Amino acid sequence: MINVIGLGYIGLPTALMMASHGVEVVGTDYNQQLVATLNAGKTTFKENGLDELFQSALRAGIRFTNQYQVTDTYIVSVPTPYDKFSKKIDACYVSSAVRDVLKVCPKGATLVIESTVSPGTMDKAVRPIIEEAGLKIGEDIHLVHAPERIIPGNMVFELLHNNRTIGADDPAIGEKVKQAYASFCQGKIVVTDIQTAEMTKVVENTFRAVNIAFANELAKICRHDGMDVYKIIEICNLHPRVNILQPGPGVGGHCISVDPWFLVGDYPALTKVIWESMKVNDSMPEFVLERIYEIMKEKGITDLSRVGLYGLTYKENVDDVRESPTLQLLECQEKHLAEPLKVYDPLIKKEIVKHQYQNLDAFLQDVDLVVIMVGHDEIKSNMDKLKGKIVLDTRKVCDLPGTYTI
Ligand code: SAJ
Repeated sequence: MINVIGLGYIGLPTALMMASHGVEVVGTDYNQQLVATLNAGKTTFKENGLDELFQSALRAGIRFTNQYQVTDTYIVSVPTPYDKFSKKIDACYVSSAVRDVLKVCPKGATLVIESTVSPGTMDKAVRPIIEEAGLKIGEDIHLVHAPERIIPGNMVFELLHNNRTIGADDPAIGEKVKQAYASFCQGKIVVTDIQTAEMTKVVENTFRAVNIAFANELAKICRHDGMDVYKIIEICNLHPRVNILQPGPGVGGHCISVDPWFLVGDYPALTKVIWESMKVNDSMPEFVLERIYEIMKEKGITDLSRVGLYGLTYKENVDDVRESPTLQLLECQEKHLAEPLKVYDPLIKKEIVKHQYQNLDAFLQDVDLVVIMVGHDEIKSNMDKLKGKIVLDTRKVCDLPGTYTI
């Protein structure tokens, strides 16, 4: 039996996937309300195919509880935030989950950490907890790091098809854990050592952050001289060895905007490109704000409360607002002590910010300048409703004539 600890964005789909592929799974989370929701037959966030997967896992007998189980394999999938000042990883949730596992696990159990961690965290934060508990790593407990790689918005598909990395001290244990993931994963599963696995995960997300920063910097250069950045990227990407990502209003979510800081925090003298890239991405909400002021001036709009941000999540077709560019933009606007902007996102029903609307028509009635912040399918299919409005499109999803871009 596998006990999956942490039933959030990664832990839940992983637990469901294993359960619906014949593995006996118990999911554990310290959040009682979350466990109660799952036990009431409801999922806790929206994701393509998640509800169907949930039903199939329930049929296969998955259970959810607040209790850690006595079993031979644990998969820990809890958040790993970073300290905003030191830029270093904050492994407190991982450490506390490990401590709780050690209270119940039998000798010889395997402890798999799925949470993204910076290189060296397993050595610095996890091994000492086990040793302090008087246990011998490799005998009393086996350590594995199996970082997740799935993309929100397409998690279920990617869980099935992505390649994976498994880092283990002992290759035989790595192979055993590989078999558990191979119950559902059709991709290639590479078994390696723990530090290599830690590093590859952070490097993948850093590569994407740097590439997005490059696209964002190109957008600024092109804006300076009235060039079309989208056309330029499109043509460049026709070259067989060029693949530039898209500029946007900023980088959000809990991965691309967080993981590269782990490297900066640990190697400050060696991470100039990464540091500058993160700064460029972080500067984009302010860049969009300046663009809003420019367009207001050009169009004679004097009242900021006639400006609406269309989209609040960190990217398209997810209901996750963590580190979202819209929230970052509102934060830098507050610093300017300006009047609040209006906000609407068809995927967010909960009130998260001031001046947030729950209805598109009401939102459009109250604004003259609409700033598209996210390219949800629902926003794209309602583009006609923006006719007659001034539109600033930060995601290049609107083809109405006269639309401004970043
Ligand atoms: N973004 C751009 N331009 C682009 C692509 C993305 O501005 O061309 C923005 C998005 O709008 C969003 C942010 O970047 O605000 C991050 O979105 P994302 O789709 O690039 O990535 P995440 O954070 O949803 O998921 C990433 C994935 N990593 C990689 O693709 C290397 C995913 O596979 C990881 O599992 C996930 O991080 C994670 O959990 O680490």
